[in-house]
Amino acid sequence: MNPDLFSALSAQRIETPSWGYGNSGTRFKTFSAPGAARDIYEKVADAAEVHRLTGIAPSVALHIPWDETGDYAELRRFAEERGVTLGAVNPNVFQDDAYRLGSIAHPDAAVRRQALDHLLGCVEVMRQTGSRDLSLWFADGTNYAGQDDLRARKRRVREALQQVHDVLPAGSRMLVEYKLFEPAFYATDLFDWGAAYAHCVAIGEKAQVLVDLGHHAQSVNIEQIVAFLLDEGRLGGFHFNARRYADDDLIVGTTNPFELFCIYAELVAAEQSRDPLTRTTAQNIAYMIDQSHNIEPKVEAMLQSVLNCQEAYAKALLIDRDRLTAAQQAGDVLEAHRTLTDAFRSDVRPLLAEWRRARGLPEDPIQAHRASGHQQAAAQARGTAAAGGGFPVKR
Ligand code: PSV
Ligand code: MN
Repeated sequence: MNPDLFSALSAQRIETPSWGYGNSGTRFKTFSAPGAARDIYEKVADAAEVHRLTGIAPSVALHIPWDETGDYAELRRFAEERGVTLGAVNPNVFQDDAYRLGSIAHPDAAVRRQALDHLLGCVEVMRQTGSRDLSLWFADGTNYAGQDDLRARKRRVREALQQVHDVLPAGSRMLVEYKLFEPAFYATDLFDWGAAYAHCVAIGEKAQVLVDLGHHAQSVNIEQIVAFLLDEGRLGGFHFNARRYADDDLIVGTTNPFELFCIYAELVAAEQSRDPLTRTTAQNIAYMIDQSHNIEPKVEAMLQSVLNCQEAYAKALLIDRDRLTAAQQAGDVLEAHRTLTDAFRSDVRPLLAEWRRARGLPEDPIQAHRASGHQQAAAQARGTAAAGGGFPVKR
């Protein structure tokens, strides 16, 4: 095997979300899955299982207060003993009754203060967990034209983000996630990458944009957004998932494998770029999964997600860059396109099996998981927790 390819595959990282292991669901119903994790310790244990089988998922993102615990140092030790670390901290300022009209954009200064205090508390959690990234998503928005002053809301968002930015420890970052709509249906305060980018540029160096694949209008060219943000040095993170309609949070790469490949094609180009800003930006991206498995077995769904990212990345690594550049420069439209699709069409499964063999990993992680008895043991030990019984109900 080509050693460059091999070491690139070994360096790939995908963070899995704590909330993907519990009974999370849709806005209509959350089904209880036998063995689904009931608390943050069980979620970390499941994340460790995904890492054990794939070798590329060594961290787990936390959502606060869903994963609140009195002793983060103890949680950190628990995770490290199982071979994983605690990753991005995701503050939750969208579930308290106080947030009916928003959190950091709320018209009432007292509610804004409550939200800000929670965000600052999460920066403290980062210190205890050793997390580099504070991952910010806000449900803030309005349902009706005239409901609130849009420019005032923008200024309130800016002010809160600035205050959080300014207390971030050295070496850490805030990732600003945008979303077109939902739960607000008229205006969302951080509605697209441009809004997130403008705030980040104004706020400072530690502010970066996070792209969630489910947060765009239909047919928006996400890989172009990725290319633009990479070139500006402002792409900080990903939330991988798949969708057909809106923010469906399905297993990444299932409905849109070509889109996922095109995104990875941009990321690989940036990793190999001669421009230092683009290259370091690509190297520091937090690759995370943000999915909500409602009818799927949680751990197997997460394994599939990690493996789909790995396949897309492997295919992107196979793009013949010299051939592509030559075709682009010659204006040979179809040769350029064929160069890309040749890589997309290649079957990387034998290559990945070889890579896994060399790393002492199971050649087929899904099969290994099914044979391991992990799911049955979890179902026996944990039972079937009532959905909603202290669990996040996503959306
Ligand atoms: C919102 O839809 C989102 O994508 C944000 O990242 C949240 O933190 C996550 O889902 C979980 O609700
Ligand atoms: Mn997200």
